Amino acid sequence: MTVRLRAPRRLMTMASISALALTLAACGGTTKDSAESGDAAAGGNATANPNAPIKKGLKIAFLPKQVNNPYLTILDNAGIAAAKEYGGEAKEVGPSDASASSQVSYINTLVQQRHDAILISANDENAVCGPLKQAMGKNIKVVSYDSDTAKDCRNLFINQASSEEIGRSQIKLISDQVGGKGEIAILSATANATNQNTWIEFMKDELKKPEYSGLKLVDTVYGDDDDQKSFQQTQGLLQARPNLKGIISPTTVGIAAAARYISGSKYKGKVALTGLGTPNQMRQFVKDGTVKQFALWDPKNLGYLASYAAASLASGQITGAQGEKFKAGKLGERTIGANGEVILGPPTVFDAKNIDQYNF
Ligand code: RAM
Repeated sequence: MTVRLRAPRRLMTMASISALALTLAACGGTTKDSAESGDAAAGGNATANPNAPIKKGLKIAFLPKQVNNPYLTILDNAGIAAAKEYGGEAKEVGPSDASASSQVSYINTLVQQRHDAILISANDENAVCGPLKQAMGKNIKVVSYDSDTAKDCRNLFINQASSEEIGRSQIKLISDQVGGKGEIAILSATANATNQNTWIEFMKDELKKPEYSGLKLVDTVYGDDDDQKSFQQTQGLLQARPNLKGIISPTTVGIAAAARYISGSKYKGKVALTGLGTPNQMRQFVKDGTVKQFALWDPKNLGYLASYAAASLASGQITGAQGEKFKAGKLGERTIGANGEVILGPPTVFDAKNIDQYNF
């Protein structure tokens, strides 16, 4: 837009200055590309309107770490179902491997398709940042869920539980199972995964406490959230570490593969295995005695909450600032905490007594 200032500067009255200001404001427009975008975590100054209704027809996309991970499939399907509830259209797209840069081209496509919100479980907290910032610059809302990006690359992070609680409780679980003594190891997802790396930091910190002085973390290996690779890493670990007493696998793919290997090996009943798994994948290994206890949250609720959070952002109900509240359908009202984080709730511990009450 060009605005011509024909009158000599000294002749401009206050009235004409205000008229010009009005014209400029009117030409400002409210398209997705305009400067009104990029609020909250993206550094802007949009204001929340808690009473704004959820817009109809919102286009929402879920971008998981990888599409062939049963846990993420449950999660994304629940988010897609939630979008139906609030009158939006949601889909899942994503790579078949969880490598650091595998999500970048998907983000670029979703931006070109002008989605209202992109939800991402990040394979790497930084590799996805450039394209996500471009998305926010076009007023596309970005919500990380399950595995966070760097904080300035998204508007909100929907966390399954307190990361600290998840990490520290894994040490308690393994300690109880090995009697507080001996070598332990971690079988993780990918080396870049934000969520696993955060939990592992808290595990290491927890191990410094005097009550865990009998435990020694001797190795951390990576199965890349690939079933076969996780299976082989378990085998390799057990061969290389004959004194190993326990394995923590804080990934649903890793723990299921490790349980399958251990249940058919001489290590069954000798090496403890715990971590984060889905009850449906772990049931047979709890029943055959390979695994005594493990933990998880309900991935359906996580997907549902993330979907509502994205819709609330895209409708202007919230901007991502601490203290703002939004309604997450059947999960009720939720409040945004520090660093744009919303927490689902405490994880559940599963064992032979309760596992049959869960179906996911
Ligand atoms: C795997 C993924 C996911 C993690 C769960 C526990 O499915 O790594 O990101 O949250 O495990």
